[in-house]
Parts: sequence; C-alpha cells; structure tokens
Amino acid sequence: MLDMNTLLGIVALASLSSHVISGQQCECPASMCPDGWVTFRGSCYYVSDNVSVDWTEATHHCTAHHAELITIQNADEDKFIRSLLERYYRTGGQHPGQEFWIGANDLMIEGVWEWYTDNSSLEYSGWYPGQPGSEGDEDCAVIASRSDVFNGWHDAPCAAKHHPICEISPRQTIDQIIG
Ligand SMILES: *[C@@H]1O[C@H](CO)[C@@H](O)[C@H](O)[C@H]1NC(C)=O
Ligand SMILES: *[C@@H]1O[C@H](CO)[C@@H](O)[C@H](O)[C@H]1NC(C)=O
Ligand SMILES: [Ca+2]
Ligand SMILES: [Ca+2]
Repeated sequence: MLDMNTLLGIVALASLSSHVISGQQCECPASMCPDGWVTFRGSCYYVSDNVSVDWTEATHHCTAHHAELITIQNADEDKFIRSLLERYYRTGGQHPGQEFWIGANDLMIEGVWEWYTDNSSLEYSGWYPGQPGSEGDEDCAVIASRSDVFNGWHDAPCAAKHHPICEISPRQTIDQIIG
C-alpha cells in the first residue's frame, strides 16, 4: 500500500513530466528522443529502412529498441509519417514499391483490424482506396508507396519482409517514468 510520501512522489513525477507527455499540444524537444529518432507530438519515431523482416520480427525489432511498431491514431500522425517516408525516398534514392510495417493486424478475426499494442480497434485508418483488399492471407498492415508517393495503407501477408517503423509513444514514456 502507498504511503503519503510515495504518493506525493508519484504526483510530483507526473507533473514534472507533463510538459514532455502532453503530446497533443507540444512539439517536444528532440533531445527527449534517442539519437537518430525523429519527434512529433510527443512521440519518437525511427524508420528501420536497412532492416527487412516479417511482421512479428518487426514488433520484436521495435521492442529491442524499447519501442513499439508504430500505431497511427489520427490523420496528422499519418501525414507526418508519410512525409517522413517521402524524405527517405528523396535522400536515399529508393524505389516505389517499398513497404513499411505498421502495428495493425486482423489476425484475431478476419476483417477486424486492431492495434497490437492494446488490441484496440482502429478509430482512424488510412487505407488506400480498395484496401484492405485480401481476405485470409493478408493480415498485417503496411504503408506502401504507389506511383512514387506513400499514399495509403495496404494489407499484406504477415510473413512478407518489410521495413519496421518504430514509435516510442507518450504512453510508454509515462509507463517508464512511474514504473
Ligand atoms: C542499420 O542502421 C543502423 C543505424 O546506422 C545501425 O545501427 C544498424 O546496425 C543497421 N542495421 C543493419 C542490420 O545493418
Ligand atoms: C490481445 O489479445 C490476445 C488474445 O486475447 C491476448 O493474448 C493479448 O495478451 C492481448 N494483448 C494486449 C496487449 O492486451
Ligand atoms: Ca502513434
Ligand atoms: Ca485479413
């Protein structure tokens, strides 16, 4: 059971970190993210463009970086991450057809897409028109480049090899701070 000092400590820690974790308002300082990660609205992101793994390995890859495979909660985050990928294209000279894993799948119930981090349903989704397009054998989601731009999500076979995008979300930051 918590004594008063412990409780006050938790409250103090929570308020101390509130400028970090009020992610929807602030563009948080890049110093809060690990080197090489990009910050947007309180989350940190890393595009593992030199790693090609299946969807489950992609989740493990992000866990190894103390992160999660990206969850995209709204249109702003989707737009941000697509423009981040566009930047990789311009600087890296990569080709259309690249696909990047995101943390959504319909492995539990065909056609019912969830974020693997908490099994929540997709309140926002950025499917390309006609997607998700395949029943049964395509149960994991990617952001894909078509016609030179990253213009939507597609369902893909979970065993395919694609690049992970990892995210450290404000929620994880809270978990780490208050343990
Ligand atoms: C990918 O690039 C990162 C950053 O340069 C590096 O730390 C990592 O070892 C590379 N991974 C592979 C599989 O080459
Ligand atoms: C999601 O649901 C599965 C199946 O019920 C369960 O094994 C898993 O622990 C759940 N994951 C989370 C993060 O709640
Ligand atoms: Ca997110
Ligand atoms: Ca499916």
